[in-house]
Amino acid sequence: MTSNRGNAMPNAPAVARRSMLGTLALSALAPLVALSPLAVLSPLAVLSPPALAAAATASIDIKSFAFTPKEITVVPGTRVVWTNRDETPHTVTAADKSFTSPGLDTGDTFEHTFTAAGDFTYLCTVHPYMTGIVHVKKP
Ligand SMILES: [Cu+2]
Repeated sequence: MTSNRGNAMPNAPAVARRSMLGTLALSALAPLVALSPLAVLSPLAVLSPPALAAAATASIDIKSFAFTPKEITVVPGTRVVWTNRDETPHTVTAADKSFTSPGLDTGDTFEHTFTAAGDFTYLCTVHPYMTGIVHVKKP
């Protein structure tokens, strides 16, 4: 008989604990919502940065009718920024047309974020002999 009582006992407190936690969670959140919407939003801000922190930026100059460096290797998620340093308009256009810039004047920039691994050849459509390649490799 003692074993029956022993089995029955743990169930009751467990249910009580569960509903008490639910009540505690609600009462704990209520003041935050009421007093400070920022306190509720901040956990989201804490969750987002790791993805952004992993993102890197690489720069490529367009000068003297060439992409410099002509060849770079980056990790997925890297934002590549091209800057036209020439007096002549150039474009940055993927060989597979997956991205393309408008005509870039002196000082103009174009950026593309490479998310997938692979080798991406690009060129200037005005001067197709101007080519470059971005290797995207997982670290
Ligand atoms: Cu060009």
